[in-house]
Amino acid sequence: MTQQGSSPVGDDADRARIAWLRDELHRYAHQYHVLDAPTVPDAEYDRLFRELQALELRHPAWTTPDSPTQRVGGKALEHFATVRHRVPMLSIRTETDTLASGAENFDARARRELALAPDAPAVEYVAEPKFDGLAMNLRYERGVLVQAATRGDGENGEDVTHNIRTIGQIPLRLPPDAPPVLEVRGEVYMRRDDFDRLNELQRGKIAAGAKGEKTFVNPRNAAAGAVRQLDPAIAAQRPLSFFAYGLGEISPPHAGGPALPTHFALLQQLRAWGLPVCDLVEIAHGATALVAYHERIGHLRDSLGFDIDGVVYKVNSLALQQQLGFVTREPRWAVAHKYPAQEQLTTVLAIDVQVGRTGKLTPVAKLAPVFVGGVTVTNATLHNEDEARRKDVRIGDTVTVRRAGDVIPEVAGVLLDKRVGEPAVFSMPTACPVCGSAAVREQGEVDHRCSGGLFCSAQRKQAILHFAQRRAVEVEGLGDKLVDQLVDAGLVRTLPDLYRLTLPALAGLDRMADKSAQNLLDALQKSRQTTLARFVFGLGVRHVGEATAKELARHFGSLDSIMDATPEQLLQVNDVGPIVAQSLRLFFDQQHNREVVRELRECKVNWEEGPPAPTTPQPLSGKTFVITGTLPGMGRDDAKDLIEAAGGKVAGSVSKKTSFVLAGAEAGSKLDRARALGITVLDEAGLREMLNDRT
Ligand code: JCF
Repeated sequence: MTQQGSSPVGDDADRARIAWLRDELHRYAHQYHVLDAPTVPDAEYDRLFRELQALELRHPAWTTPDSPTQRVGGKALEHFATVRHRVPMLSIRTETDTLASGAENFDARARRELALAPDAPAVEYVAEPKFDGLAMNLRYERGVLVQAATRGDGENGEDVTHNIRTIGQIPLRLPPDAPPVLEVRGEVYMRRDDFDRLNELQRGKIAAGAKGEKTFVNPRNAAAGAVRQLDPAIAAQRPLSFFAYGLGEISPPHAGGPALPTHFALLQQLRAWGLPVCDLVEIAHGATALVAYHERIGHLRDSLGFDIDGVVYKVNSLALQQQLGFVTREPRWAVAHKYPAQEQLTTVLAIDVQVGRTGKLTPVAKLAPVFVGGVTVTNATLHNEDEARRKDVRIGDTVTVRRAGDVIPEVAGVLLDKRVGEPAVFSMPTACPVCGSAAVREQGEVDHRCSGGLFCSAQRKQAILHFAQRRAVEVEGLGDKLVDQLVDAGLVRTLPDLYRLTLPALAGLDRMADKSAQNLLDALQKSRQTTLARFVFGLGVRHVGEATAKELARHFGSLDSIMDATPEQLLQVNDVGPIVAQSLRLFFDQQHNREVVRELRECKVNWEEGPPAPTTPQPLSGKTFVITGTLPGMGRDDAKDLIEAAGGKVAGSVSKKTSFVLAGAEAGSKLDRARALGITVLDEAGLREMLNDRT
């Protein structure tokens, strides 16, 4: 429910609310379907739509034919020729219950409608991701693509053949065994990486002063805009993709040999004819398997290359599908089982400026808490001043928040017509909000930085947290709350101060029991024994991440040789380019940094030093591995050592940057993720071969 409108008691209130809802929904539908420029998230539209449906149910006499509830799909734009679908394009019933019961309800309903006895075997289903794009009908005659049409209202769509022909994944011609008439149905969508590149390009055009250009709020909206471009040359520059998931007209009806018996067989046949079919499509027996699929794909959702908003279940047997038939325009044999929406509306409570470890100032929108993409979001980064201005986010604004694809939540857009009054345009403060030092933006940089260095307590806190994190020197239990306390109480100014803490000093802190004070001292004692790589990473030199620190430690063997290396010597190290080399020099040329190192050593922080590594070529340099499951002949740490000794890196999770996944027995979701992303999977023998081959 939204705040607008009045109390639900009384017919007058209902009548007014209905009128208001219809107006809003008409406007949003027009923006979405005709202008390809929605201003509200789908979840918001759905909410208002359901509210209207409920009110019309309460007052059936007031339902009018022009109510948004009485119409399915959008109105065709005049620009495109109308195509009458020979077989109506169905919509699919949506199960908005995102919990397991969504799948269980569908199975129970299907069993009831098929009149199956409680002890009858599980129904066989096909489960597939539900792609977030636009439905398309591709018509092939004698094997040639002759027409592509949008779904429209399900009966009549728009002819967009000229644009669809520009999609490389869609075959213009089918093999000779394809039937004389074949209509393939599927989803046109835009991959996330293609979407990001397109928006990058659009931002460039806008910055260069191009007129009439805009950025897109999400991949689906960008895909819709591309499909309904009037100029195919522009459509061709908008990279689109396609997944097939069904049939329209086919003649003869049993082409492809002895009648395709199942939906799954049909998808295999479409794949054999050259159409892209998603390889996450699976057969699932009964409700338990559907629930498992919904969960598994839910975990993969963020790492997929494209947006999905749920999964689709279909009864696999085409005979049973026929038996089940349709209710109005929806098949009884299929359902869409949703995931939490990736876009929601909320309001901006404030715009804060946060100070990072290296002094970078980041504007952050503080939001009224909102559940989006499976988590509650209260902050969204605005990145930098230019980005905040481009989005024109202001305090009090109603905004669409988007969280998709493992990324940090973003403000996708502002609802200008909901802006109240004229809140001030955001601008970066001229002084650091924490220490008051000048905030400067260097020429050619997008970021403002606090010039206070370690004078700035925010930077000091971040530097301490960085040093104490698990992957660096690891001081167990030293989190942000405690660091705030230590710095604010003046107990810790620099890293070595940590090692000078005493029980009496800590006892003076608020809410600090003797036990926790002793725990901190114990953790600090334990952290004194570390490794060169952890120590170098922990210092927080700009651009020196964990992997680079490991390379530096391996290459030089001792801290003194790293601190005294010339830029030329630094450039010899794997992964170290001019920017990193310069940053290291800058860091170690500053007396106060050398002093911090000296004092830490004096406080007995220590590590083993070794001889510099021989500079042999590194066969796996630049390659990133992820290890999963149990390997037959070596422990995972052994495998990690082997890979790192050969110059490779080992990461914890599979992403686009992963080069290989090393999988053993009982490999789990990481293997699924690797398959989904098309990453090469190796077994132990494969790794050994690779090491032998290349050395
Ligand atoms: O991925 C989709 N958006 C999708 C939509 C997948 C399907 O298998 C569908 C669909 C709409 C209708 N199947 C039907 C029958």
